[in-house]
Amino acid sequence: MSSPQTPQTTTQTGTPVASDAHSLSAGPDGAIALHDRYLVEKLAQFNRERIPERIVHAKGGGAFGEFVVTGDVSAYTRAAVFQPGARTETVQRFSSVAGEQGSPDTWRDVRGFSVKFYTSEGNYDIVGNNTPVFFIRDGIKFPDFIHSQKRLPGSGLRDADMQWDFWTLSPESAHQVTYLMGDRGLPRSWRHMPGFGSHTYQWINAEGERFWVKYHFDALQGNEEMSGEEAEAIAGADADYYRRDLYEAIERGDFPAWKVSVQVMPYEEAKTYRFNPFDLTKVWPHADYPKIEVGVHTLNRNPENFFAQIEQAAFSPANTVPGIDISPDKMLMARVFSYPDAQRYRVGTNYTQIPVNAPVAPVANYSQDGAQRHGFNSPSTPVYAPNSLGGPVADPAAAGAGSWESDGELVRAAATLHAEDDDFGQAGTLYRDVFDAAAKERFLATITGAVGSVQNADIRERAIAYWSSVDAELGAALRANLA
Ligand code: HDE
Repeated sequence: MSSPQTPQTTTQTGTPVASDAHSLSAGPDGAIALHDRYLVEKLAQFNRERIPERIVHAKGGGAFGEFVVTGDVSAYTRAAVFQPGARTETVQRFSSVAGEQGSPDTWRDVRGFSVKFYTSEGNYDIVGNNTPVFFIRDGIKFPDFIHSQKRLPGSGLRDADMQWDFWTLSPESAHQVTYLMGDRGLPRSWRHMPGFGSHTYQWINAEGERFWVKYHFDALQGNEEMSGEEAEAIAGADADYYRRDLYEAIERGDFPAWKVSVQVMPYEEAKTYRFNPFDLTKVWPHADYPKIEVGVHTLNRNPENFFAQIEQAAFSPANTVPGIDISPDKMLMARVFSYPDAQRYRVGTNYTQIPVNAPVAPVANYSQDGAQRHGFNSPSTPVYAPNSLGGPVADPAAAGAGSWESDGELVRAAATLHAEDDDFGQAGTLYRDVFDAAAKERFLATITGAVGSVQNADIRERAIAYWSSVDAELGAALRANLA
């Protein structure tokens, strides 16, 4: 029964509805009438509640927050979002990579770390991971890589053979796989892990000078991990462990925060640096390029509607602002195509008009129409450029875009080698110099289990060779464990 305080049920077009519980039928026991418009609308709308899940990073969660600049990096970038004292509203999404929407949060995986800054100069997105490197260095391999991590076409099962077949035939993956199989593969929560922009980006200052930068987000809560046994137990008991942890922390006012810093490489040094600074499988040693403080990012507000604000959120490395640009990293160049393309398909052509994706900066251009369009120019704005009627005009100075030199014939080839470019060196350093003795032991146990599930003898042998290239003793210990 409705009272004056209780809102009345209506159709989607606002007409009051006669019943929440009974379909219109020919007598209480008879056939249902097709002209029960509310029943038809309710069932039809329900059938359309889902949009395609993200092909990668399907399972995740997120929250809104604020980014405050505490340092002074104005010598390196003119971007308003990074000027001293600036405060900017944000939304962040965390995710796992390979699992589907309902998959357990605590499966061993890389974690996504995406932040959208609603800046006065347009939306700026940093779409990174909780590791500073990646498995491959050319985007053309990405669909193959992801297929190998997802499911077999026949059985629909995940499969260690195809994972290790791909990895061992793609030795550039060694550094990232070392991160993944180490303690970083199982963070305690999204609040207790770092984030990285991973790629090298370009910053441009007010004088037009260019720099190469890498972003770091250090959790002020500290980094914490969990054991493989604990992760497995939690995967069974609470598949949404990370999502719940973040939501509950914010609800109780325990706002997670990250210190944001950058490593900055002068533009010219990229050409002669000892390894290719645009190679996403490498980190820049902090001894060469120390971290410079930028600011603090805090998450302080839960979504009110998970679907509208987190599932429909569309992050993209293509969303840059004046004073920030991409770099000649082939992975990054592939990504700036791929994300908006995925979002036009997954969310819809006009996904940027959905409130979570819409900028606070004004939008002015000649795009129009398309499914679900609701924002539009005033009728006096011309629909083409150039025009003599006062429509928007592009301005290279306002764009603050970067650039780099490149020339040569069109080829399909690996990037030109620098003196110390290789596949296994930094993976070996991570294993030998960063992992302590206990971490090394856990690592060996994890790869023994993972390689031990490979059925094909050739792939198994290649996996042992792969780890021997990372570290000879590690390879020998793995061989002994698998004997
Ligand atoms: Fe992504 N990735 N990716 N990725 N990625 C997507 O975008 C892709 C890569 C990352 O919270 C997709 O909207 C290609 C690196 C995150 O919503 C898709 C390549 C890094 C998220 C896509 C990469 C990432 C995604 C899926 C190789 C870290 C979740 C749907 C060139 C530095 C974003 C979508 C969120 C999501 C493509 C590699 C991080 C398909 C082609 C490297 C955190 O567009």
